[in-house]
Amino acid sequence: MAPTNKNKYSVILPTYNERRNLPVIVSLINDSFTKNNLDYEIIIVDDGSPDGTANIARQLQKAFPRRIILKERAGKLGLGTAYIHGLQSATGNFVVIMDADFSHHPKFIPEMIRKQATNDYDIVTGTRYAGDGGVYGWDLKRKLISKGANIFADTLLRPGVSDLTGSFRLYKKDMLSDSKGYVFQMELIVLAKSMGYSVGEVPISFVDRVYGDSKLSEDEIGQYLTGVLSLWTRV
Ligand SMILES: Nc1nc2c(ncn2[C@@H]2O[C@H](COP(=O)(O)OP(=O)(O)OP(=O)(O)O)[C@@H](O)[C@H]2O)c(=O)[nH]1
Ligand SMILES: *[C@@H]1O[C@H](CO)[C@@H](O)[C@H](O)[C@H]1NC(C)=O
Ligand SMILES: [Mg+2]
Repeated sequence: MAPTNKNKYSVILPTYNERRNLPVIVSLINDSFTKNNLDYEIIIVDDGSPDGTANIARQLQKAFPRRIILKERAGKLGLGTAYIHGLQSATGNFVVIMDADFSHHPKFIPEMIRKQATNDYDIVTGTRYAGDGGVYGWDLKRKLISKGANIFADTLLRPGVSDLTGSFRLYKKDMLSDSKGYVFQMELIVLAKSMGYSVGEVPISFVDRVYGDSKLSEDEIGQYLTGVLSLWTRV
């Protein structure tokens, strides 16, 4: 039995066309928290998914009474604002953000919580690029782009965090309210580090999405480079 932990964890799950992934991910999140005697809620932020993800979420609300909050937005407004939208409903003192497509396995959450508790970290981030972390299911091109993106940002910004572009993280909710408005995951962690917040890391294996299509456009790469450079002028 895990030691008593009075904290509550709000898991923010942004979804866009994840009807096939959502039931299993929710069930695994429940397992991870319940088996470790931890209090949690899941905040699903769905952007009007055409595949009916929200209807699945409503069924899950019945299967997991009082655990699931569904926040619906009318259209696809993007991941960054989805986190902020979900955060407004969070009643926990900690916030976990993760993808709903199995790239982020809920089994790592208890380890992130242990890590946070041991050093009282403000942020614990899952890392694909340290320890036993890794990436599975990507072709060489995508691996190189991701790795290159991290090396580029780390060289320019020197935050001392091995995975800047990942989005599997645990935050103290207070520190998120302080830094609200950062829609860019890397921006948040780099600025938090420069403001003296503490960051711990837990190696994770990142698996390519189970159902649904993957896309990485040249637009996104361009936006990323611009983002790193603008951040570089600020830290
Ligand atoms: N609410 C909301 N969720 C989104 C949006 N875009 C992506 N998501 C969700 O955010 C998570 C991460 O998005 P992904 O599309 O998997 O992004 P990715 O991992 O970079 O790309 P893939 O290779 O397609 O997996 C998933 O749970 C998506 O369903 C959006 O505009 N709104
Ligand atoms: C939540 O997880 C616990 C522990 O694995 C399990 O006993 C319980 O049945 C799960 N709840 C639901 C609704 O599946
Ligand atoms: Mg994904």
